[in-house]
Amino acid sequence: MTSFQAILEGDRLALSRLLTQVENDAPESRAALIELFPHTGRAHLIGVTGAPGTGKSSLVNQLALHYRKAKDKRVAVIAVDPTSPFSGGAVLGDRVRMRDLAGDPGVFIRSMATRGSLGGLAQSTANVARVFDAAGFDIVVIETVGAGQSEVDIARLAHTTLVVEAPGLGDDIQAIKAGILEIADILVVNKADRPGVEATEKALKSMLELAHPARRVFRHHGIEMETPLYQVESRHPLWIPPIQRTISIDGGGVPELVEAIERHASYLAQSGDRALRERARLEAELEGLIREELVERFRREISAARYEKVLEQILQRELSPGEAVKLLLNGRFK
Ligand SMILES: Nc1nc2c(ncn2[C@@H]2O[C@H](COP(=O)(O)OP(=O)(O)OP(=O)(O)O)[C@@H](O)[C@H]2O)c(=O)[nH]1
Ligand SMILES: [Mg+2]
Repeated sequence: MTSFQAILEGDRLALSRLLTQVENDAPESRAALIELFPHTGRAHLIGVTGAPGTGKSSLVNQLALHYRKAKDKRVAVIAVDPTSPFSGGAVLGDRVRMRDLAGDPGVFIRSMATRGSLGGLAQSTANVARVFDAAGFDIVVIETVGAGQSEVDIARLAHTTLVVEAPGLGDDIQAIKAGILEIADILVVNKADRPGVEATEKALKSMLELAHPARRVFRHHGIEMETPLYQVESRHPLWIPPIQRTISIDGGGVPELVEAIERHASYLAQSGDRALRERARLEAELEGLIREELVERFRREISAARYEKVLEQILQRELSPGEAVKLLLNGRFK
């Protein structure tokens, strides 16, 4: 029995082992990813991001509980911490989750960090999500901290992205400062039991109203893939990110949040956005892998000495960079 068959049969140890291999980009994982790929594309991926301390982990815990208890869904959680040197195990915060979800075979929590991921954190997160998807998890929650490029890349993986805010973190809305508001499909004001909820909500509302009404569907490689406003309006109403209050210490607002996520999922399906996003995502992945492969081949075929020599010629203005590329690639990759 291959490890993948074991995973399909619910072998958690086999799953855990494969996740480690995938995260480390181990050679065995490549074959497994090929084998499981036809079984992917079914899970709903939910990205959860926001400033440190807004209650993301607590919220993810509540989401997982709700999906288990009220929706009978299998839930996987990927906690991504790009700053953490630890991976493949439990990090702080997971202990909280463990208490409520321990022993439930319908839940799997995985923490990962940058260590060992050659293709970048976004690529290894995508692969880990793919393993969960193939293993039959209905919901895959990807939690990231902060607002770096890696968070934005990871948000792109998700079908529905939640941006979590909390009152009392100062006057500024953290996400606006960090520029992650535009990736939000749903805005969550967590810690709604705290004073200042109204102010935070009001600030978010006015930000949304200021934002251009035609929300970007996706864009990459300079190709404009925006859905023209008139087109969207004529067939499907635009998705306006709703603002949802939650209290993650007791689960308040979580059923409503899950309803909003479900509404967004049907919006994605009906508007064709899900297919568009999927296509853009897979195309970007394909292009990235081609680039990696070509650079690798280039390095293998062209000696360092030759490369240095051409570089020197460029420095001496004997060759332009454009001519140099032609010269180095001459006869290759036709
Ligand atoms: N009052 C109140 N406290 C909350 C709520 N949600 C989370 N907290 C508390 O806020 C603190 C931070 O919660 P976490 O869930 O660890 O927040 P986080 O966003 O995951 O934090 P980082 O992973 O460090 O970015 C904890 O002490 C939680 O108990 C809430 O709804 N109300
Ligand atoms: Mg956390």
